[in-house]
Amino acid sequence: MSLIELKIPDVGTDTEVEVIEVLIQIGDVVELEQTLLVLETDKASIELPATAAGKIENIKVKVGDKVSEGVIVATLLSQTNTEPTPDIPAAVEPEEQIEIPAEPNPEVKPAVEIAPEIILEPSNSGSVVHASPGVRYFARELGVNIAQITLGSGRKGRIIKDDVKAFIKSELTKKSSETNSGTGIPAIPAVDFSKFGEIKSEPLNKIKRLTGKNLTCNWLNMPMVTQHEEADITEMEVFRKSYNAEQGANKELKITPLVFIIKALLAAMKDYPQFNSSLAADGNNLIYKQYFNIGIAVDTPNGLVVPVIKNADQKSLLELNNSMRVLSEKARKGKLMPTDMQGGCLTISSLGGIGGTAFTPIVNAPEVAILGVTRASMKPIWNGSEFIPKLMLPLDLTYDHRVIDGADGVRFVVAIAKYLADIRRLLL
Ligand code: CAO
Repeated sequence: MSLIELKIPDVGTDTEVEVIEVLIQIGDVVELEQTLLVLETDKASIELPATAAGKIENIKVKVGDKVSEGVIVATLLSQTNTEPTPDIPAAVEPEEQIEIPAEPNPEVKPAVEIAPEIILEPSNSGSVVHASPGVRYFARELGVNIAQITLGSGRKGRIIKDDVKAFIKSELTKKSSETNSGTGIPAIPAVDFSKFGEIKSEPLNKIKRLTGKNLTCNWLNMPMVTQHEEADITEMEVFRKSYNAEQGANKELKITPLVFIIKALLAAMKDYPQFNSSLAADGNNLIYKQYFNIGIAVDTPNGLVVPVIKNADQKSLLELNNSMRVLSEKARKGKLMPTDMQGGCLTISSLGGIGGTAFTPIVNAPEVAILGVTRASMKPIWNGSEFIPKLMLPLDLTYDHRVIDGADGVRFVVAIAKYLADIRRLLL
């Protein structure tokens, strides 16, 4: 055991330097190179490392003292009889430019490894941040950008470790009060509507709450693009109406445009198999489905549900019509089983019976696209020499842009429109 005097080394200045932080107390056990003091010159902050390991017996300086080379700052009781390491350079934190101590001893690690890399970080207000390398290191380890701490509680506004801790604490508190659902997105502020007039509050039913959750999840997780197109269904409607007229009063046998749209969608999915796929959960693989199940969004008194027509590609127009009728009736009576709503490959959301000219449906993930349909209307279409009245059906295809490129998106919806424009193609 030996008593070692820890002294101010040559810190590269002839004038006295000021002690601005004392980081040890009597009785502390310090390690070799541990920062003991922070000194400040006109141009730089200097961390003074311990030149030996041991227990601090005495401290001879205090904050505000002016010291110069050779001044004893502390005495230390070393466990070994070795002499103090003479060459550990003080870690210099320059305030105007980075200075690496001249010719550092290659055998000896700098007191704080990151000291030479330290760049002065301007604070939010544009002024220079005052913090020792040790504190900067501490902040970095915890992922804190020290420039965000506007004022330190150390001398002359210096940032100390406690400031970093307080900053983290306040950020965490702020985050939990500013965000909801863990998305990092600010919550919509609560408003007391009764301040503005009479109100009535009703709880959302289970379907609405579930749909809302799923739609939010899909909206936030998927980069979606909606492509619009119009299909000329003039001839298709002539056929459909004459077919329905043949059925007389038998409503069950009547068909709506939707069955043709399902058929056209299936044909396009066979042409473009990427539309019958799902991204694997890890986002690295595309799973191509070899079956064709089509989800149909159904508007019910309790909210939106999506029953699935299984193996739709194996069904005739009339069979599709029947499946749709059965499923939508079940949906409206609230009698769908979970299995009725599982296994969809693509979904159709048809608002054509209600109206609308276009909309941007949200993909029913993990499907990669959804086809929206609104009301067909007569339009003058230029045939090269004259305008011809045509019944045009608006189609709105929303797709997952991680899986579907824009060009394929438009090819797909154009293919659907082509099949609808000439339904004989569906037989090919
Ligand atoms: N253009 C013009 N007329 C249309 C049409 C269109 N695109 N689509 C349907 N029609 C007509 C039908 O032909 C029918 O008229 P007729 O009896 O004279 O033939 C009438 O509108 C009513 O059709 P419908 O809506 O009852 O039947 P459908 O097969 O077209 O749709 C269903 C069935 C279950 C999809 C529909 O009833 C429904 O619930 N749609 C709402 C879906 C929804 O809410 N989507 C929003 C989800 S958010 O993305």
